[in-house]
Amino acid sequence: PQTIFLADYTPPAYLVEDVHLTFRLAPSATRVISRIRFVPNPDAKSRDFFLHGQELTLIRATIDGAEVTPEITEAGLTCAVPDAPFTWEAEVEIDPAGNTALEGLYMSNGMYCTQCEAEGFRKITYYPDRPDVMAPFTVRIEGDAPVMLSNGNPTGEGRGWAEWTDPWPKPAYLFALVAGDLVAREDSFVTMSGKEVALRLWTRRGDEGKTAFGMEALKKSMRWDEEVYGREYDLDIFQIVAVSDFNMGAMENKGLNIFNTSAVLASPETSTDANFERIEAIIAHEYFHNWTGNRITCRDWFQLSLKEGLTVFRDQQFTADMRSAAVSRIEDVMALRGRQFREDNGPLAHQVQPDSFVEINNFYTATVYEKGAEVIRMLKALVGDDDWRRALDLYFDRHDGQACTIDDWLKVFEDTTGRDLSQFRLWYKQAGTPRLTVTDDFAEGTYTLTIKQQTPDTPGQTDKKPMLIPVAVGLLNPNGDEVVPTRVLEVTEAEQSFAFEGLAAKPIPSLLRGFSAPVILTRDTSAEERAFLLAHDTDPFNRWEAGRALAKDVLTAKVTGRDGPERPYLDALAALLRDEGADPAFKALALRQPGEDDIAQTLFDAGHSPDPDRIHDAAETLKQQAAEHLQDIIPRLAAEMTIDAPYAPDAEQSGKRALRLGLLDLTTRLDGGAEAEAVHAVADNMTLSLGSLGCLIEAGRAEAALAAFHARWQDDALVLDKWFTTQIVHAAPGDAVSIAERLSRHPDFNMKNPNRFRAVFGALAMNPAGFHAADGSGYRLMAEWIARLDPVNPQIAARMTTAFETWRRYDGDRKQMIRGALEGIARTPGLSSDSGEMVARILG
Ligand code: B3K
Ligand code: ZN
Repeated sequence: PQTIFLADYTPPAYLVEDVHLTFRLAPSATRVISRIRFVPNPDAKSRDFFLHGQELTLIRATIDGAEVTPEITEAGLTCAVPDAPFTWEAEVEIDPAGNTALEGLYMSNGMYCTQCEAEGFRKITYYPDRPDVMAPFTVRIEGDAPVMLSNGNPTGEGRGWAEWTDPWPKPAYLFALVAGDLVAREDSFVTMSGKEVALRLWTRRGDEGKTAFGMEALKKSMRWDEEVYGREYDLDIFQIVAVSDFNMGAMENKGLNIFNTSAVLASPETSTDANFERIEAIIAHEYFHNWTGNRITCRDWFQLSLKEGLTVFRDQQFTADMRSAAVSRIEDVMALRGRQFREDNGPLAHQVQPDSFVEINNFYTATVYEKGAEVIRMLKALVGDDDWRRALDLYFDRHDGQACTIDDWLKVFEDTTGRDLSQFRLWYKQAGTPRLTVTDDFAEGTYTLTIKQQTPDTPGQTDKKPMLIPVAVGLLNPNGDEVVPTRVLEVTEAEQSFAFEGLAAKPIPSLLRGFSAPVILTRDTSAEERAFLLAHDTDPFNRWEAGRALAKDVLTAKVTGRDGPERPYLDALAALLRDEGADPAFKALALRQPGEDDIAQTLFDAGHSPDPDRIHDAAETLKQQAAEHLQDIIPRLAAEMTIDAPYAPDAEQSGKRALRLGLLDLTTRLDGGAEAEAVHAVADNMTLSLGSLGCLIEAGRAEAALAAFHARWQDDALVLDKWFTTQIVHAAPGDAVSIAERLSRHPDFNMKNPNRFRAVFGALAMNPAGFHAADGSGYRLMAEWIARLDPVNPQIAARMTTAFETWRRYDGDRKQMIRGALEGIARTPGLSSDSGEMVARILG
């Protein structure tokens, strides 16, 4: 496997003016006939003609009508070509039915579908499969499927064929084709300039009842992008197709988004509130790519965050507007810390803009996506809302139709604001989570904050430079009033002080409001001060953060055998739950304890080798203490959370259900699951049904409920996924591995389906004390299944290796067992370059 370097970028030798594809569909022998108009690229450094191609059987090729015999390698073909524009025609044969990697053209439940990003188009036909080659496509599909779709607008159909034309030049990674016996929910949308766009959401027969929510989300996204960014949709039709076998959440193919069923199909009976929220965000995300990704795309894959960081940021803004801004910010930060901080503080740490990769699919990471979005959030905070909007207008105006770089993006901001962003650019080039250490001082009415920054070494990167870090700060009076409203401090030095003058008393600082930068901030803070902020901070994120920090102090103290601030924590929690002004969703978030993996990382940072069992026990003990401490409040508050109105997945109702389930979790510690059983028996929506089932599993009385749940939902794959997952996630640590092992032999387990594989093995990784069982059984089971999956679906296998990315935190025995498990994967004959690269990086 070859390493690709950003520094080696060269422009394409030939550009493509126009592409014509004909597909003759047959499950094991599909023919693809391409007619491509090539023109020499005036900016090219060479005239070598190379087309990517993998797993293709070339039947014939011609140039300007004359037969040619190209030289074929594993990666593609070369051929002598004229030194002038020419027409290339080729016919290849491919095997969609045998394609279990789910990249290129493959079959899912009898339906043809594609996934081309990043480099799947080369498994469909010979082509310059690189994002800086953009062309309009016309696609003719021949076959007996009742529905046959591709990108763009429909331009013809007849018995056994359909034709689609996409007038917008696009890179091959945005190509899509779908064919099968599908049914559509139809709707329409009138754009800001009055054009009517047909909307279709396609599913296989039987799932059409689960498309209403997705369609509404699509229409909201279209309207929002017009209102907030002035971006209008640009084809006559926009389509979404739901597919059961899909490697990720969804894909933004031009005019024809393809979605994992789990990321689009929804109904109250089968989907949780969290599912609804995620679906709305993913539909928005893929739709927003039409401008940030498709109209303006990436020059090469090192620019991936150009489209992904920006589009994640846009979908986060959308969710904040549709729901509660405070709650969605807290959820985003929890996800960032849970996935990106974990990545950034281990052997897989990498830059938002990497310098090299072996397998680009391994770089669709939390760092490129979520840290990339944080970088954009900081940029917006630094330039302010007005310049942000002006810069975005300039970006769309200047770069429409181009394949761009992150530098092009930053240049737009420099040109708009006149600011030099070279220090800010380090956010793209320096890996690792910066550590901020804050101290303070008060004298003669002046309050001084001193901030030190340091970014730790990461693989292949040492001696980091100071970054430009926006730290939003507010100051509170001891009586709870805000004396200094939020101000953004621009930290640029390794150590820097900021003074606030004219204060009557020493204030209480509220630091890094709204989580204004993706950093780890430490400051010696007393439990009393944290409790004060939890009660009084006017910044909702920091209010939550104060409670979170307090809970972490309690848990880390328990694990290391010190006295912790239980009392202030539990009292503050009680006060918050009694506060009638506080939103139920906020209360639910505050009630949620920090995850066990988060505690493990915190302990490791403080110089301990974390013991997963002790962490689990500490979390259980704290939950028991909370249940007892809050028992007078719980019943009344839980009763207030009952909902009389018909189910709606909106912010208000889901906040109430979240709090109700948070309280039920505590009640289960007191009544052994009696109440959970009652809730489960009458639950008429998946949120309460699944939430109460989790409580029953933890109480050890779920056997009958699990059997009934399976019997009721055995024909619904997405609900069955939940059945698999919940048993493992909520299993007692000592049982998790044996349950996962047993479920991997269940007749409904199917490793070829990514959702089902993740439902078992992704779930095992989410039960840290179970996965890290001291006897190494979790490691062995995971490694065995990764090796087994690798030849079937290398992308998912490679992704699953991240279960091991935290191995350096643990004690010597565990380290040795994990190393053994990883080396076992590495020795697997024929291991994919996907998994090979991941294992090598994790081992370091
Ligand atoms: N762009 C796709 C992800 C493609 C992943 C390729 N391995 C979905 C998204 O980010 O919207
Ligand atoms: Zn995306």
